[in-house]
Amino acid sequence: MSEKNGIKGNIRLSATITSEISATSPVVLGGNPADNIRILSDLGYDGIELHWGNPSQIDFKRIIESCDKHDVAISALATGKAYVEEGLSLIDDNESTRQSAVKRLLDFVDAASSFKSTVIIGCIRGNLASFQKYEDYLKRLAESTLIVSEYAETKNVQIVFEAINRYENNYLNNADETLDFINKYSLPNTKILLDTFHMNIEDANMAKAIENCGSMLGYMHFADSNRYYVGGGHIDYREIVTALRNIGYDGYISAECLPLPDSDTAIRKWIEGIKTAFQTI
Ligand code: LER
Ligand code: MN
Repeated sequence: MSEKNGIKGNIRLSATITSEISATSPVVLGGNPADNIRILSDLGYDGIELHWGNPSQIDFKRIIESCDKHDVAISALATGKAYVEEGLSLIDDNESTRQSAVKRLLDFVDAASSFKSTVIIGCIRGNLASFQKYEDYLKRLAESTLIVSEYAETKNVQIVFEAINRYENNYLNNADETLDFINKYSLPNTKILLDTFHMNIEDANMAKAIENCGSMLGYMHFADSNRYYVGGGHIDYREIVTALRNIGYDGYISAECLPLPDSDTAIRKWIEGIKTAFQTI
């Protein structure tokens, strides 16, 4: 049993943070993470997941001071903002944009290596400009990702590749496709990230999808069907939690949900919802 979060085993809970929240973006807290760490720790969170477009903009010094004081870890660095805000894509037709995306991820790996954090590859994978060239783009994605994951291996940093629903990214949407991609190209140090919001749209059977991933599951995002906190929508978390127990999952589960009705309510309800789901199993 984790003393902090009260869940049996080694599962750890994390909350997403960025500089400025928005009602349409699934990051639950905003502001300087250092100011939120004590509150999260008191609620039972073990980690924070940082959503910035560039690690050079993150105030790591203050964050780490506060993390050490309150026994909280940096669970992961999310990288999607580099695509959303700057258009950096791992499959861009323009080689120099592609190289900038790779370079940015290497910077994230360097930052993560000091804190034993995971680096998330989500929407920085970019979007296909043509479905006819699907296989060519997949090869290109593999070439770009391989540079990152081989470097991450030398730095002892885990990479997790996220399956994202079709309305946000136009390929690698469900668990099977994403896992096949990681396995086909033998990406070192790379596991899959499953997000229950995306899974609810893309995976016919969420529990089976989790079980198929087995030990390749490296990280989870939990948000409900409407992207609210756990319990704010209609996902049946008992079957998800049972599947996680069946595969012996012992990684992070992170609150990547909308900051609604407000951040404070969302972080409290999310952890309440997840504890209830684990209690019943
Ligand atoms: C990233 O983790 C993700 O789930 C995307 O949908 C962010 O918008
Ligand atoms: Mn996600």
